[in-house]
Amino acid sequence: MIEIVQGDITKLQVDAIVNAANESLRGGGGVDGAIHRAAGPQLLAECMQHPGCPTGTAVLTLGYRLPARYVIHTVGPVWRGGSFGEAELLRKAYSSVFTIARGHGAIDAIAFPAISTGVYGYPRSDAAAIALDVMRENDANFRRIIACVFDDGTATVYRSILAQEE
Ligand code: AR6
Repeated sequence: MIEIVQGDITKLQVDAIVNAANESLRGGGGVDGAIHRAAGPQLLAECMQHPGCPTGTAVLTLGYRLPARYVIHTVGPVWRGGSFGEAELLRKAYSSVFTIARGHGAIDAIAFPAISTGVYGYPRSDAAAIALDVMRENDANFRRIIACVFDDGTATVYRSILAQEE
């Protein structure tokens, strides 16, 4: 069952929230900034132990002051017009998170932001179709999969895709 929740992902009581990070894993703006602010400085300290996170891959850390026990950081592609493998890389970012979460054993409820659709400029309906497709592929393995949408436009896009599937 895929749920759409509109609001701030840092407030969600789930086992893991997903961060739309950048390859340096040194923090940034958008949801990345919000997660680091809410988790506190220990999150950056743990991230600094990683050499980085190439686009399409993912890294697990603790959540520190977040209600979520873990953060899975992934990096979506920067939108460059669509002919630079962006769709494959976005799919890979979502899939890499699920691979880590499935292998972990204690992650049964997980929430994702709309990766790449902010600063990285990915068209949100194309990104939403990929996000929901990979979520559906993994649905049977989790108690809760939450698509956490922030703005009204993204919420509308996600809801209309899910409604078409029903
Ligand atoms: N909770 C849920 N969603 C949020 C929140 C929040 N607190 N804040 C923003 N969003 P973006 P990207 C939504 O730009 O496009 C960072 O600087 C936002 O409205 O955060 O993958 C990183 O360090 C949008 O729908 O991520 C990278 O450098 C979605 O989250 C770069 O931005 C993603 O927007 C990554 O860019």
